Amino acid sequence: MSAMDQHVAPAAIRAAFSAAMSRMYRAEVPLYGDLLEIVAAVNAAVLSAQPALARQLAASGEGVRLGEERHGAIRVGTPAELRLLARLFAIMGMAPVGYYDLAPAGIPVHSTAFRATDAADLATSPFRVFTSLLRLELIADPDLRAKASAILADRRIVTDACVALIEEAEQEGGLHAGAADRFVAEALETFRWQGRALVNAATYDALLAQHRLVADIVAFPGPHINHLTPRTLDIDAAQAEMQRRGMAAKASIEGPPRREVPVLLRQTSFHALSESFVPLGAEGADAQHTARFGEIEQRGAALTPAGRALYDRCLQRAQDGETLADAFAGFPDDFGELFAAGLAYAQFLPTGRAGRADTIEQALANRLLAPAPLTYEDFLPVSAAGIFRSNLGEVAPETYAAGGSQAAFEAALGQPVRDPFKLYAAAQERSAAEALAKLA
Ligand code: OOG
Ligand code: NI
Repeated sequence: MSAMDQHVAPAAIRAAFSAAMSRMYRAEVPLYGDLLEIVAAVNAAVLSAQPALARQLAASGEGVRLGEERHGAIRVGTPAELRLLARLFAIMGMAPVGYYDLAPAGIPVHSTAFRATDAADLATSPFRVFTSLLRLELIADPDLRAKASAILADRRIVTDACVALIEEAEQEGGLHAGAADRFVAEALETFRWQGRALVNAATYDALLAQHRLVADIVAFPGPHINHLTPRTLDIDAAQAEMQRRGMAAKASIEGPPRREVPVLLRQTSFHALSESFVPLGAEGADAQHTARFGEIEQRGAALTPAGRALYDRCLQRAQDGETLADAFAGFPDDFGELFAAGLAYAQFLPTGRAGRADTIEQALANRLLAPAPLTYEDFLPVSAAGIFRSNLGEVAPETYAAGGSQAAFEAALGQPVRDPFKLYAAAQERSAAEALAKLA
C-alpha cells in the first residue's frame, strides 16, 4: 500500500464533518432537532406513499444520502478569510460552485456554495455550505468601515491546529485517519457560536445600525454557522407541521410552486432566535443577537440554461403580482416533456427491458432507458435573498446601486467558481455513457 492509499477519502472527511456539524447545531439550536424529526417523519411517509419515487431515489443512489443531506450557511468578512475557508473545504472535497449577488436584494454580500462536484462524491455526502463574503465597501460611514476592517484584520477564524492540518493535507496530498479526526474536531471550532463579541456594546450597536448583517459578520470571533438545512421530500407537509407545532415559520415557501415534478429548490425557514452574548469588556452583561435560524428545503430537477431562463421569467411574473400558480402555468410539469424540450438535465435509468442501443436516443426511443431528474445541488439568488431577509427581521429593503461582480468575487477567492451548468451537463453525459455500457 502506498502512503496515498492510507489517506482518508475527502468524501469520508466531509461526511464526518457534516455529521459533527449537525450534532453541534442540534445542541446550539434545539429547534433544529425538531426540524430533523419533522423531516424524517415526512420523508418516511412520502416514501411509503409514493413507491415510484422511492424506486427512483433507490436507483439513483439518492435514497441513501437523503437522511444525511443538509446544507449550512456562513458569512465571512474578508478575502483572506474566504481563501482560508476555501482551503479548509478543499480538504473535504468541496469546491466553490456558482456565484450569487445579493446586492439587488439590499444585502451587502456576494456568495458561492462549497460542495462536492461529482456524482459519486455527491452520493457519499452532498453536504454544501452557502458562503457569503461581506462587501465592506458598501458600509457607508468611512469611520465605521475602517473600524470594521481593523477588527476583521485582527481576528483568526481557524484554529492554529487546523491551519497546520490544512498545510499537512496540502503537502501530503491528504490526511491519515488520526489527522482526519483531529481536522474534523478543529474545523468545527470555526463554525461554533461563541457567545461573546469582539467589540463593545456601543460598536455592536453602530454595526447593527449600519446593517444587521454587518453586525453579524464583524462583531463576533468567527463565521458561526447560521443555519443547517435538512432535505425534505414534501416541503408543504413539513411547513404545515412546523406551523402546527407553533414554530415561527416564514409565511411563504421560496421558489417554484408545488408541482408534480419538483424543479430546482423550494425552501422555508423559522425566524432567527434571540441569543445572548457578552460584549467586549462587559462580563455579566446580557446582550441579545438574532442571526441563527432553521430552514428546510425540497430539491427538484436541475434545469438547463433554457429551463432556468424560463424559471426566471415565471418568477418575474409572480413578483409582478400574478399568483405563483398562474405565473408557472406555462412551465411543463411532466419530466419526459421537460427533458425533451431541453429544459431539464437527466440521468438515465434502466427500465428492465432487454435490448441493445448504440446511442442514448435509441435507448430512450426503444424504452430501454428512461430519463429521470438530476437533483439540483445549488441555490437560487432570489430565494436566498428571501431567506436572508426574513431572518434579518425584515430590514427596510434598501438596495445597493453597486452590484457585486463575479470577477471581484473570484479575485477575492483567488480562484474561479465552477459553472454549475457544466457540472450538470457532465453528470448527464456520464450517466448516458454508463447506462449505455450496462445495456451492452
Ligand atoms: C444564507 C442565506 C441563503 C439558502 O439556502 O438559500 C441560504 C445566509 O443567511 O447566510 O442559505
Ligand atoms: Ni440555506
